Amino acid sequence: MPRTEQEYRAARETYAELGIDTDQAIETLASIPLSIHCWQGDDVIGFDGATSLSGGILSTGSYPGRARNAEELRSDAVFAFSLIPGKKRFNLHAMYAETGGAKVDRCDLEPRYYEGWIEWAKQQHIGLDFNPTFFSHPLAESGWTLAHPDNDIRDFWIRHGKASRRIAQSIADTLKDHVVNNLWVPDGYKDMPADRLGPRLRLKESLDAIYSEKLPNDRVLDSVESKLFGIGSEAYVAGSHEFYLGYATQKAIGLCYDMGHFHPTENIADKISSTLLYVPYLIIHLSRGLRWDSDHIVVWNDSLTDVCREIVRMHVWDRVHLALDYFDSSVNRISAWINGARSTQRALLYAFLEPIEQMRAAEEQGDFGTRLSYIEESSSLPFSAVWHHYCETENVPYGPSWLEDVKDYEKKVLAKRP
Ligand code: RNT
Ligand code: ZN
Repeated sequence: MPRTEQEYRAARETYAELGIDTDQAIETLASIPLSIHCWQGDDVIGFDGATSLSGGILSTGSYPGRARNAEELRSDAVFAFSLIPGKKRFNLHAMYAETGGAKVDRCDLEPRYYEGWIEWAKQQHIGLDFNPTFFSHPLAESGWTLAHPDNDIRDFWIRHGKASRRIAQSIADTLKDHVVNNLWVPDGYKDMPADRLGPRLRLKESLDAIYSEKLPNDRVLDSVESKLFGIGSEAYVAGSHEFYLGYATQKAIGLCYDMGHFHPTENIADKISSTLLYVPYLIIHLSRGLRWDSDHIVVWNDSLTDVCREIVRMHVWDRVHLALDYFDSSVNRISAWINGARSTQRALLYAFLEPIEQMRAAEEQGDFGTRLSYIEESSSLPFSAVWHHYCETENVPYGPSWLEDVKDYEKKVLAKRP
């Protein structure tokens, strides 16, 4: 019997003694989709002619090998998928339209420009998600889009928002699957505003216009994403947390929590149970805030564990859509995808293997010392043997040997891109 199998059997017994079914944990984990963001592969540049990123977000670094077109992005992603366990989706932004060289402005985008992606998704047996792109565009230069004081500019972006919902609908209908259509706008001020209300009124009106169009079925999962601040919008962001919490509740649409969009000591894990009482579903943008940056590569840290714990303990993985969101151009971009995705999977598995029944029982009896002891003791249970087994059942390497594959791909493919 291979060593990993022996180790797994022993681990399974250890967990069984605590009433934890490792086989069941693995089976459930393998069915929870993770939406992998296309934009890590090309530094959030897209295909519509932008040369740099705007909107208060920044991808820094100049590691070679950025994907320059759809073919490269797709093959890089397929390669990354081969080293990530679990069920995958792919998250597109409107600016990744394939227009065959034609200049099509954001307000005129149509489903046909995403056929390449849809065909590819079919081949890969994965679902797609979508995002309108309200940045990296001449009409977003000022940092304002849906809350812009100018009617014409606002109208342009409303048309883009509407077009994106139709595209999401068409993708959903073709793939016969749901599509998360997540909206984020950068709109904000660098310094102290005189009027905090005006931009929010305009943003609300624009959103109302976008969502006024009734879609034919409920396959499109609309969601709105808040932010505390961005680069150049340090003082004020129109789409704040309170703004969108109210909006999503009122409209009964989804709310997107980006882990990097809150105060540094604020953990979104504590918000999930409250918000799910009022909104139909949540999107989590898995990210890592580091000082002033909200978009570092996801690693398995306490915030990630806490978010996964909440989802697993409440059994809400059908109502919480997990999506990676970060960008780093200073490392091999494929390793960035793989690290974030594998760490998310690790944290979810860890959450499934906690002695939660014992902790709940202790809590009910007011025995908080026992509750804490279970949390602490579970950190040295044979988690890694279960992780190894999970990776094997998913046909991906269980240890850092995937790095060799990535290095090989870098040499054969990425290094040849000028
Ligand atoms: C920006 C938001 C948003 C973007 C992507 C590219 O602060 O997090 O989700 O990262 O849309
Ligand atoms: Zn985000």
